[in-house]
Amino acid sequence: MEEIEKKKVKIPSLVTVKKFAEILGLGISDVIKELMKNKILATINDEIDFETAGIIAEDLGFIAQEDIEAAETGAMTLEKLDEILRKEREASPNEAGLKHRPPVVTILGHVDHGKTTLLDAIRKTSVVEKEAGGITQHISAYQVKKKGEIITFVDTPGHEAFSAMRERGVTLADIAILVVAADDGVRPQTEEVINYLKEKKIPMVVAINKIDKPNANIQRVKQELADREIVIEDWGGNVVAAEISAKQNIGIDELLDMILLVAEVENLRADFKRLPLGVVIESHLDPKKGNIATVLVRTGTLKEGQDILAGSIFGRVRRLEDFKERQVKEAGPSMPVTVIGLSQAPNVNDVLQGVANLKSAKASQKEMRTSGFEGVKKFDSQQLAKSIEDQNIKKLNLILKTDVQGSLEALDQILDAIKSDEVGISYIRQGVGDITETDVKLAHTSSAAIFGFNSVPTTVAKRLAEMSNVEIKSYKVIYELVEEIKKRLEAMLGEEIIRTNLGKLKVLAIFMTGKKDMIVGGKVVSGKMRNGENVEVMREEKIIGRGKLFNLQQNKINVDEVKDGNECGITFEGETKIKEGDTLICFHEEIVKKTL
Ligand SMILES: Nc1nc2c(ncn2[C@@H]2O[C@H](COP(=O)(O)OP(=O)(O)OP(=O)(O)O)[C@@H](O)[C@H]2O)c(=O)[nH]1
Ligand SMILES: [Mg+2]
Repeated sequence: MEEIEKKKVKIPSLVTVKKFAEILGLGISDVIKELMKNKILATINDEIDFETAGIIAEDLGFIAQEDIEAAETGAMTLEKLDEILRKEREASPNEAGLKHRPPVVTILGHVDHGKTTLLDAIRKTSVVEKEAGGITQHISAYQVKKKGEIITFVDTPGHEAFSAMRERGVTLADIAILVVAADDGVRPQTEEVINYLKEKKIPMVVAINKIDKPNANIQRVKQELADREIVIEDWGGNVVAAEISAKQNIGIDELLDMILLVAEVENLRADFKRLPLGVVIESHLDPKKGNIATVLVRTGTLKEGQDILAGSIFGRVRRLEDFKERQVKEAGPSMPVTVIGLSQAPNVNDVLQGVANLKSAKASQKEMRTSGFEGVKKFDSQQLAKSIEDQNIKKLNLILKTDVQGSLEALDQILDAIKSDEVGISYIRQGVGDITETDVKLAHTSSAAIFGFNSVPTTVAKRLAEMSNVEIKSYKVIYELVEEIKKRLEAMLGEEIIRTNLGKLKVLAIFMTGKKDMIVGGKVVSGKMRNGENVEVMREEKIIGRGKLFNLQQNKINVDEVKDGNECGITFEGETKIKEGDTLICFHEEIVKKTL
């Protein structure tokens, strides 16, 4: 019998039902029917993910393949890139091929000290007003022209949650602007940033901001900086500082002049003609444009049509856009650019490199993989110990989806910092992009909740979640998401008893001994006795029993409390037989819910 050969189809990671039907060459209603057989209710414009589409395609007699071209190892590392940049910087001024390049200036500082407002003032935009929760939650890069010179600015978040992004901002910087609000002074994230800058030896310009505020205290800021070995010029040091108001546009020109001066001293140059090297500062899957990476080109020139490798992901530049989303044909050193055409969203901090010959680059990676050069999992005893320990922990099952890699990294870091011996998070899945029906199915089978940060469910996923009772929560502000997860973890914690010692009583006389109670008299020797509280009986420094205290009387009158130095009578309720000379310890116990 003649065997019918199955047709191979390539399906994108996320595809509309319409497009999917086109790929298969089938009618839309046939595809929808097949989806329904699999309990997926989707209409023509709904998107489904590859995991669903792949199953449907196979059911319909196709061989499905996800439309990605990914390898597993990367070639260029950040360290190697640093080394190349250093060489370019240190090369003799006449070295052939090297040309002046714009400085990359990273704006850093504590939350709300005015970094984004400063950039708005420089660029005459109003980004700040559009930020969710009034804080910056992404790293972003822009270019402006000043006195004929182009400057690249990188804005970073100041909220403590984003230390990884700040650190990344520092690694990109040729020069840093340290923003310190004059009404607030040096704060924890100011200090964190100072440490990064010192470690990486990045030259800095200090911007003392908000000088328009009535409670601004510029001298205090300078003092606090001097305490951390950042001595401003007019205090006899070598750090330049501008006193500015980002909001009222005061001192901005002076600040920019200072930056241009520092840049001149730095003598930044690059080889514009070499194969491009850049750093991925953000990446995500755009529903319209596909996989997108925001890249800061460090050296060389990235051009349309160029074969590229980012981390381990291959592709070809299909389209380049500048930070204003205008199409550009090429991007030279220090230019932030959006790269469209990668087969997957790369990781932040991956180096994007131009490759001369995609075929041979792929082949050499394949070789590395098959020869076991990388990716060999080593046995890790610590890891094992941890996983055994983890088994006693109550787990919150979670699927976490974010808009971009940077947020996933930030969230991972913050949530990882929540430490408890009793509870923890078990990630069923973490990823970038929309919440899809596969996420919902996974959540359903593993009793997980789905949390999205700037990520919302597709229509199909939403419907499926409603049918299968899966919870989806989407957030726009990172710490609101973190708070909710903390709340849930805390709800899983047990209770604990908090004991407060109130005082001690020396027993002087026994007045009556009953079956379950005794009336005794004594003197409060420390603290106080309180009616209705717990008591422990102590004899010769040992606790021998426990009971309750009632009918507290001072001078035969019932009272609530008797203080140190006074005599009193009590009814002790308990099994222990008290003797003269015993000490009764009165204490309060409270059962409280544990917190993280
Ligand atoms: N009075 C006054 N207010 C300012 C000035 N600069 C910024 N602000 C205000 O300070 C608040 C925080 O400003 P942002 O620019 O969002 O601060 P940020 O440093 O970017 O904050 P994060 O990115 O979240 O760390 C906003 O309400 C601004 O309007 C200034 O020079 N004077
Ligand atoms: Mg900001």
